Amino acid sequence: MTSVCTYCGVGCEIEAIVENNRVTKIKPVKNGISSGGELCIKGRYGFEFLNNRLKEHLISYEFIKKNAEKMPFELQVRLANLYEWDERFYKAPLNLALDIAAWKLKYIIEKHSPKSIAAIGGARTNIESAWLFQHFARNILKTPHVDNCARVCHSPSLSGLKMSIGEGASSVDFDSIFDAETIFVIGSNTTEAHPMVASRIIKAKKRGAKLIVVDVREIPLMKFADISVILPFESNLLFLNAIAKEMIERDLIDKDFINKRCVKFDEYKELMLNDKYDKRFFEKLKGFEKIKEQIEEIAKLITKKTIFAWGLGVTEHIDGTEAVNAISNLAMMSGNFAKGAGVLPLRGQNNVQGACDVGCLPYFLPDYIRPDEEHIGLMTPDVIDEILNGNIKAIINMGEDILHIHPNQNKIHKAFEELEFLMVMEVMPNEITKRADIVFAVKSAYEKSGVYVNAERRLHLSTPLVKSSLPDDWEVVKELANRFGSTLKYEKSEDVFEDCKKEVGRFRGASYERLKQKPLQWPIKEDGSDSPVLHLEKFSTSDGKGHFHYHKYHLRGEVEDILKGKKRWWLNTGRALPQYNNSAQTKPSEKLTSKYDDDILLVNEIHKNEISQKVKLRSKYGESAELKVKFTDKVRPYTLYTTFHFAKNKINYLFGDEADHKVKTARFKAVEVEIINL
Ligand SMILES: Nc1nc2c(c(=O)[nH]1)N[C@H]1C(S)=C(S)[C@@H](COP(=O)(O)OP(=O)(O)OC[C@H]3O[C@@H](n4cnc5c(=O)[nH]c(N)nc54)[C@H](O)[C@@H]3O)O[C@H]1N2
Ligand SMILES: Nc1nc2c(c(=O)[nH]1)N[C@H]1C(S)=C(S)[C@@H](COP(=O)(O)OP(=O)(O)OC[C@H]3O[C@@H](n4cnc5c(=O)[nH]c(N)nc54)[C@H](O)[C@@H]3O)O[C@H]1N2
Ligand code: SF4
Ligand SMILES: [Mo]
Repeated sequence: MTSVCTYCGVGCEIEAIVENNRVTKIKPVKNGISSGGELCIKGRYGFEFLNNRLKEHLISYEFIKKNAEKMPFELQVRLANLYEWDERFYKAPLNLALDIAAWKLKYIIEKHSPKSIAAIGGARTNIESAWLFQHFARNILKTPHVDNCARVCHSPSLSGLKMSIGEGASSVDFDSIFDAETIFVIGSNTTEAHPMVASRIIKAKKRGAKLIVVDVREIPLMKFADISVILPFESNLLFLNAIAKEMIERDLIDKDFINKRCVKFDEYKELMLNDKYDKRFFEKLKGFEKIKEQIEEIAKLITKKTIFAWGLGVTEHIDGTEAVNAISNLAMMSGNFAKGAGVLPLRGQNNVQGACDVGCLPYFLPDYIRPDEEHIGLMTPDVIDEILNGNIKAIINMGEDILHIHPNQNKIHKAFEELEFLMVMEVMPNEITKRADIVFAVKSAYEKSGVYVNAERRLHLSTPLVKSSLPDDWEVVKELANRFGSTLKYEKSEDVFEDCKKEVGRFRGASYERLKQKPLQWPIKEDGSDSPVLHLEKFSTSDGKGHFHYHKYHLRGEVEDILKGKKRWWLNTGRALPQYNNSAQTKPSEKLTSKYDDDILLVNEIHKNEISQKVKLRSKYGESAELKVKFTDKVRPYTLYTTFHFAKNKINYLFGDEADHKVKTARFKAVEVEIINL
């Protein structure tokens, strides 16, 4: 059986050994295009969840208690088919669960309005389900509120790149890394979060490419780097602008490219030359003085054929969109788009690129068509506020654990108490299923067919490794839609894909037949030819030009502390190789959990005498649970790092609503905390 790994945005091709409808082993596919013929441990061992997954459709006792009397008589009669399942839920036959969910959604629309419903999810399932989900919300329920976990992730990459080059996705394929002379990685813990991309970077480095790695702590990829830059928290824009100014001052820019391919450079140059936050500023930052020389070196190195790769260390900040613009400015100034290099935002989820492509965003319809003003929906953080304001009454959720992984959990938990209806489609029990009124147990990627779009814009056709009688997400959505009077006749996921394609021009030349032969990168033309590299001759903006945008850095946070000699604790959060996001699917694998089974707090060794082995963290928004401490030299004094994989640790209770100015991606990479020794 060959298929695609269900975890990260690398989209590795996998081969499974199956005995008696059970996966016993997963191996890499030898000539895997995206995997490069290797797999990380999640790909190899992350299949145990199949034996621990949700198998029943559930309806809570409380929901029935509150709603039974309001139901039409014929539905009330059928409640006799509910069976007690655990302390919170009945188990329900699929058709009954569908009828009740459809009845409740209609009830809410009538009692309140269509816009009192929000639909959230889509990045973990296939594009068939993601597309039908947003179609159902927009065209059948008639609510504009559609969003996915790109909100807490790479939305700033989409918004920043769209403004500058017209397309919010990678300009290259992963294998372009082998042709790059310089690889510039910023805010991406590539070895742990995109292991098979890291593997290519390390190979390219060994073949002679120069590697620049920029983070706020020492990450594993730095072992291979020619230049490792350790920045203070929240200083990406400062650093990136300083490189741009250095390039302008030293005349390291590609004037031909700028003249022919870009607009607004003169204006940008003028502002940049007057920017006081340049390389000299770092001389004033105690402990970071050498960054000035590093900037001088980097400005020269990126005039070569360079790929700029980045992750959440760039986007999960209040100036994420601005910093993405700043990266794009560097890629344009150095003429790198004409060289077949350019930008590689390392999108995270197996189908987050696809969910965005097919319109699971409040401000884009399928294929990034902008809806008119009245059809623009709310972003998830605004949905939360509107629940509290009494305007959103119901959420339908497809594989996004909002009650674990979004910021400001005290507020979100309070808001969810107010919801009149929460419907969840899930593979695993998690924080949001615990609170749901109705849970549809749906097929996981290893149990169904469907197309997933990875971080290099590549469409993979995923095929089932094992059989399951549960529905796919799109089947639940189809059945609900038909209870609203639609006549959707889809029998298999391919039928949905064919309809989706009609609205998503970039997938036009793709078909299951073609994808079976070879995964393809969008845009895919009618004749089946695809696009490994974008923007070689023109950009995707309406005028075909690259647009320079200048954004001023604003002094704040740790940088300000350093200037003023102030000591505060700053917490940064991210990932560990063996676990995946809410860990629902990775936790059941002994092989993975034996390597990492708790969110450990990393603290610099110099604090050994003042910090105990167990602590709690407190911020102005909330408190974590008890955390184990590990002392290390990999994080700097007064800075902390932890993962957020285990809900019990309540890490996301520490964050507030601070977020990217433009698209509200949470500031997960910096929050001031207090340490409580236990
Ligand atoms: N093993 C594993 N892999 C995953 C996931 C997982 O949960 N586990 N999740 C997937 C998902 S959804 C995503 S989006 C990707 C995310 O992949 P990455 O983007 O690599 O994610 P993080 O580890 O959250 O953060 C990356 C780095 O940013 C650094 N950083 C923090 N603040 C700053 C800053 O101000 N400046 C700079 N330059 N760096 C900073 C952090 O120290 C960290 O090393 O991973 C995907 N892959
Ligand atoms: N502190 C902190 N918090 C963060 C981040 C951070 O860096 N720091 N990163 C943020 C980022 S980048 C992201 S993307 C989010 C990720 O958080 P989530 O979006 O919640 O992502 P996952 O945990 O990957 O997946 C959610 C659920 O999808 C389910 N699922 C898997 N496959 C399917 C399917 O086919 N259908 C359905 N219906 N469900 C399925 C899984 O069982 C899982 O419970 O976390 C964010 N939270
Ligand atoms: S790199 Fe990502 S896609 Fe590849 S095996 Fe690991 S988790 Fe799966
Ligand atoms: Mo993500």
